Amino acid sequence: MKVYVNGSLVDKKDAKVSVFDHGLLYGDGVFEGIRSYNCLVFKLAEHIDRLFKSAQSIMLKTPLSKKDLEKAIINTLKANNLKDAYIRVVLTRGEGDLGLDPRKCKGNETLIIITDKITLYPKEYYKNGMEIITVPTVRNLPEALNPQIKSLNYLNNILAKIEAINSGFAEAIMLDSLGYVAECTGDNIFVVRESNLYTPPQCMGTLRGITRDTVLDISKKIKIPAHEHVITRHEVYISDECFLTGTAAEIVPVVKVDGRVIGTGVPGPVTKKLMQNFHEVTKKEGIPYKL
Ligand code: PXG
Repeated sequence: MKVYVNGSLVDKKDAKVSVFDHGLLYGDGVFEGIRSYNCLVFKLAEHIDRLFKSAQSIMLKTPLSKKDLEKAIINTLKANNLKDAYIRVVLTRGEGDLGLDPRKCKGNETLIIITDKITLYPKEYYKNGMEIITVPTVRNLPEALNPQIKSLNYLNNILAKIEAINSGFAEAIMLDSLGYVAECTGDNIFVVRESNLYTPPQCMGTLRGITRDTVLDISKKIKIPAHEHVITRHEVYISDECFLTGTAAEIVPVVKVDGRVIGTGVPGPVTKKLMQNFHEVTKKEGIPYKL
């Protein structure tokens, strides 16, 4: 495997960063998780835009232009001969000293691109739906660390994930500080009620997911009314259908939440229709590359 590290493609065993990198010492950096489907990088411009916005918000300089980052991602995919890939772009403040002061890292930004085979949830979740729970750890307050920043500090989500795993579940609903449903540890959440789609607005504790936006676009095209609206746990429990969206997860049906069976207990017609449309879109859209 070849990994892109600061402008060079190196073997996995030589892909290293300094122990003084503030990405490691403080989680001081940002990242993106992207996918390619059959030599088409899905929503690449949107992912690069979001990375630049995350970097802008934490005052981190991106060492490459958007166009050059796009080229570097494509070159890394080619070097690894990957048709279908998971792409991780990591940008850190770089090497500094043992103090927080980001000025010590000036000009040392570390940019890494790792491309690998994708690891998905088991097929069974997509066929029969998954069971999730609400966990005690609430999503970061936007006033403290805005969930719109896809920062390297993912402890908030990891703590929620640990709580889910400890209870025997693969994913967890995280609430915002007001107790409304925010999102899951690495996915956005949707519910369906009376043939309408609802997903939490992005103003509180919710990342503006690119898969979430894709589902909202699809719903417009196939004329399913969609609403960005606050959702309570009660509204999840009484929904007809529920599903999660994310780059890694794509669209995964949820059939049980906190012990409550959702709808008929199997993936519903709206979820299935959206899953089918989503797969069509990933087959057609994206930035092409040749191996
Ligand atoms: N919420 C959170 C907190 C996320 O981290 C999403 C929602 C979905 O956003 P996208 O833009 O992907 O639709 C994410 C994204 C992983 C992994 O390795 C996690 C994400 C994406 C890709 C891989 O677990 N999270």
